Amino acid sequence: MTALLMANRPLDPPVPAAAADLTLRRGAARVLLRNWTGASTVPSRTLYPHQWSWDSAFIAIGLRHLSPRRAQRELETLLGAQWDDGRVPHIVFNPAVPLGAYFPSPDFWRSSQAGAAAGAPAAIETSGIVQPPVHALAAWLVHEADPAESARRGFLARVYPRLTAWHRYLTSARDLGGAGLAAVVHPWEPGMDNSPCWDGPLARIAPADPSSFRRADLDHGHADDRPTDVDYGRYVRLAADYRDSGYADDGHAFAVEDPSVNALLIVSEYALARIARATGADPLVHEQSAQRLTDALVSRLWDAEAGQFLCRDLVSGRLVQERSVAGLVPLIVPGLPDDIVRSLLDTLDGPHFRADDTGLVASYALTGHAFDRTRYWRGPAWFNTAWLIARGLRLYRADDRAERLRAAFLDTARTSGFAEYVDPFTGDGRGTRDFGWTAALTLDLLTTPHPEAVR
Ligand code: 2M8
Repeated sequence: MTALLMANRPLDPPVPAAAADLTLRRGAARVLLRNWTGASTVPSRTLYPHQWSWDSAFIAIGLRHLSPRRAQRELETLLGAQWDDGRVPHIVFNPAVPLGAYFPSPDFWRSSQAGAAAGAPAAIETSGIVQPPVHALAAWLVHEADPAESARRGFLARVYPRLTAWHRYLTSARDLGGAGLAAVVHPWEPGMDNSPCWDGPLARIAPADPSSFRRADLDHGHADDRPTDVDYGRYVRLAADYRDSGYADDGHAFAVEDPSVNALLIVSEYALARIARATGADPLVHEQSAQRLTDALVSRLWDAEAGQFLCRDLVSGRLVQERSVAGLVPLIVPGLPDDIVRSLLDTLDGPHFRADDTGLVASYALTGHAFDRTRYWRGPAWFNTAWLIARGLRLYRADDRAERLRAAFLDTARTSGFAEYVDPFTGDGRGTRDFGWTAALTLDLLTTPHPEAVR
């Protein structure tokens, strides 16, 4: 081809939207197929080679569009590792993966022994902490993808008692503040591990001796994208103390009520009401619980001046004055007072969170003193929170805004190679690539652009 002809040729011939969506759908499906291990899906083949709790819930929500049966299996595998006290562990370890591939490994948590009094399974090794309860929502959405297959396998009837026990654990053993909300006892529990919200509560914790453990995350992740060694030492100390107490839920040195965890619990309680109705159980108990939790969320964690929800540190008793995306996630909760919804929408589009260049939502205020555009959960934008906020925007009829967020999500998932998280200004991928929930939620947004609220 001559230089002249080349110069006249459009460099990037426009790809029709439908073809671009098909390519994206195929790419997302490929990630989910590659990350499938036979009974569940790993978040990442390199950085996270086991099953993670809330990852699996988000993954099932996408997987249902490829194989409803596999999506059911994903949740059943996770729930199969539930402890007798109701907790659903944040990691279910794959015994075929070498111990050194991820830290803290099963020999650190020692769940089958140290967790025996709390009813940890004897034959499966897990962690002893939990993650946000997205599972009942996921189970309902998976059921809806193919109700006939779900009924044939008795899916809802089998998961319902386990999901009920899981929520009971959170609303009883974890009601550490006594006001009805579930508390988290480790920064890994809310899933936003390195958020500046934990800096204050964590400062009281003496880090474990650095020579007592070896971080495996730095083998695969860039040190600038990951938590510092000092913070890691504190995570290890808290987890070791919990283990050494037999995973007993009293005397926690770190205890926080987190708005995102409780918002997800509320939405999952509404999903459990649907599941109850479908299986002939009593939906009312779940609807009432969801309403009680909503009242407690508003009265304990809403901060009108901040225009968003904040975390409450149960050791000091005070609200944590840090703006995290966790404070916007309650937009998914049905029935919020109008003034709170208006305020949340303003905050979402105000200077703290609006990342104009990408259209995504930062994980921590762009204006915050601890903002870091690359270090995980201290500023980068994540896809699961964008998916949740887009659902909340639909719920409150902010359809145009939801559509813009959906478009930004899909565009960035494509250009970043299904990154774990991205720089909120440039959209450049950070952390690992071919990340499970990014691919799964991409599939979901492509397939159900206008989701209905579950209530
Ligand atoms: C991250 O957390 C793990 C510990 O659980 C880690 O950093 O090693 C978080 O982003 C968490 O939300 C996520 O579930 C997990 C696996 O994707 O990775």
